[in-house]
Amino acid sequence: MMNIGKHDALLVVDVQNDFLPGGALSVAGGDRIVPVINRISALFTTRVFTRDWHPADHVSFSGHPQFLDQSWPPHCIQNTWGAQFHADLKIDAKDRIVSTGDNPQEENYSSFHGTDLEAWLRRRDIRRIFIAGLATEYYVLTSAMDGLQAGFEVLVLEDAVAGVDVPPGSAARALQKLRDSGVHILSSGDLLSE
Ligand code: VGL
Ligand code: ZN
Repeated sequence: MMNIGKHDALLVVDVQNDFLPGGALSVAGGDRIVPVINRISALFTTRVFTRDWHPADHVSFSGHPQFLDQSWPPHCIQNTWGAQFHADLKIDAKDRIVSTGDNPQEENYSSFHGTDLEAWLRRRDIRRIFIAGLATEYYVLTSAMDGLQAGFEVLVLEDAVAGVDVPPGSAARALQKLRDSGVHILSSGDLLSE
């Protein structure tokens, strides 16, 4: 059982159509996390939703994608269906939306890089960041590591994340790396049960 309070924030990373079944860079089990996120979302007053927000000529796009760093199919192109949040994801008008990946020349996998996220969280006196979303070994991993680096306590919700997992095992390795680095790996049940 955990008490969620005013020093806690939920960071929901890249739950966008292109990362979900039917999308260009679909992550297996990506849609399974949406109802989980919606359930825990209600516990938090501070919520941030990030989105991968690429120009059409982004450096990571390849005509022959390997589904690895720097070799992706075109995805999450600004103002397209693929870049939209999943239709069932509950987002309030008061929630913060942070866009990343808009520099055509730069691949980046952190919600903190090139954004005001750190300052925004500090202004609200946030101390713990709970992370959910996609993909485990890219944006979730790097954002969690950067969150730690910035001095926040970081928790990743294992049943509210999913990975590209190419090659197989890379998503599990990312979670292990997070554990070894001091990130708490927990499940949504740990937040919801009493
Ligand atoms: C992501 C691959 C390419 C992510 C974004 O959101 O984790 N992964 N672009
Ligand atoms: Zn991307």
